[in-house]
Formats: sequence, C-alpha cells, structure tokens
Amino acid sequence: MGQPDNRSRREAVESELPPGQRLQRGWPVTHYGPVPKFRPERWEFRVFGATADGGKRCWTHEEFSALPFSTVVADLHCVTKFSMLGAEWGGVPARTIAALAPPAADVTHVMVWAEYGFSANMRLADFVSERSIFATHKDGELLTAEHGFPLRLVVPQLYAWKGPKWVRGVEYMTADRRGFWEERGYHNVGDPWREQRYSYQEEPGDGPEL
Ligand SMILES: Nc1nc2c(c(=O)[nH]1)N[C@H]1C(S)=C(S)[C@@H](COP(=O)(O)O)O[C@H]1N2
Ligand SMILES: [Mo]
Repeated sequence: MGQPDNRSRREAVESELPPGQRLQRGWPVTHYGPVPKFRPERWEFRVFGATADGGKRCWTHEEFSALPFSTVVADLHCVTKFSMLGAEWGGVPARTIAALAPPAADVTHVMVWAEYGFSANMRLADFVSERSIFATHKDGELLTAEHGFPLRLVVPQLYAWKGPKWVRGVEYMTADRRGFWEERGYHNVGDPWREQRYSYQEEPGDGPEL
C-alpha cells in the first residue's frame, strides 16, 4: 500500500473533528486574565456545596499529589474553532474525587472553580464521565504555568472552556447555575459534537436562562 497523500491524510484527521473545528499545530495558550502564581503553601483543593455528608473536603498540594495517578488520551476543542488532538493527560480522574468526596443524592450539576473566580458549570454526569480528569501532566511532563499548572480539568466531551486551568475546587449543586463563560453568551451545555457554542442556540432544558 502506498502512503496516503497529504490531502487524504488531512481528510482522515478532520473526519475526527467535531463540526466546524480545524486542526491546530502546536499548542496555543487561550484564557481570560493573567496567569496566577502558584504558592504551594496556600494552595488547597476543595470539594464543597451539597456533599453527601454535608461537610467540606480539602486537600493540600502534597495530599493531592499523593492521590492515585492515571492517564487519559483526549482532545481539546476550543469554541474559537481550533482543536488539539491526542494529548495524553495525566492526573486524578474526576470520578476518584467524586468517590472520595461524594455528592448528595440530589446533586445534578457541579461548578468547577479556579483561581481569580473563574468557573465552569456542567452536569454531574459530564463531570464524573469516564475520561474526565484533573490533570497535572500532559504527554508525560508537568503542565506549564500558562497551561494550568499545578492542576487543570479536562472534560473531553465538552468544549475546552468547561475545563478550568488553575482549578481549585468543585461545588456540588442541586440546581444548575451558569459559570463564567456561560454567563457571557456561551452555551450552557457546550457539546462540540452538537456544535453547542452560544447561548442563543440553547433549547428548553439546556439550562438556566441568561
Ligand atoms: N482558569 C481558566 N481556565 C480556562 C480558561 C480561562 O479563561 N480561565 N479558558 C478555557 C479555554 S476557552 C480553553 S480553549 C482552554 C485552553 O487551554 P490551553 O491554553 O492549555 O490550550 O482553557 C480553558 N480553561
Ligand atoms: Mo476556548
């Protein structure tokens, strides 16, 4: 068999992309606001809100680093239309966190909180989906500061804004609330395969009105 020519190779890759996305070479940096400075002695990861036992759960950086490590291969789809394919993310699965600090039975959504008050809401089912991971590493190396060090969330089946960099905690919610970009005109659900980019595309049931 011959080598596929560049055109068919590109088509093969683009067939893996959600509608309207294009492949990005390299890894650009995309976020709102400054890159926070990491202060290990002040850092903690917090699970709060509607927990099963009504309490909060906190991990210091040292404690969080001791949690079981695993990897997930997943793509990043930015709503501004570029995608980065096939990164290997290493860290702690979101399910592990949900198992160690379980939500109350009536929790339907979570708000994921990051430095400077950045937030992203999602359905509990998306948060605890099999491949959603709090990543400390990408392709075997520690994240750099601008890509979210010491910790970022990756939720492969949602647009990348649903994965906060510099993440600091999770709030369990018994009703949905819009996060940072969701309050600013982006889709409340954010499924790239359904091209749910903007709030004006929302249908009844997709979330609280803007
Ligand atoms: N804290 C925080 N996390 C964030 C954002 C942000 O503005 N603040 N932007 C999101 C968006 S829109 C994208 S596309 C990805 C980009 O990740 P990258 O810069 O590592 O490529 O980070 C997401 N996480
Ligand atoms: Mo993005």
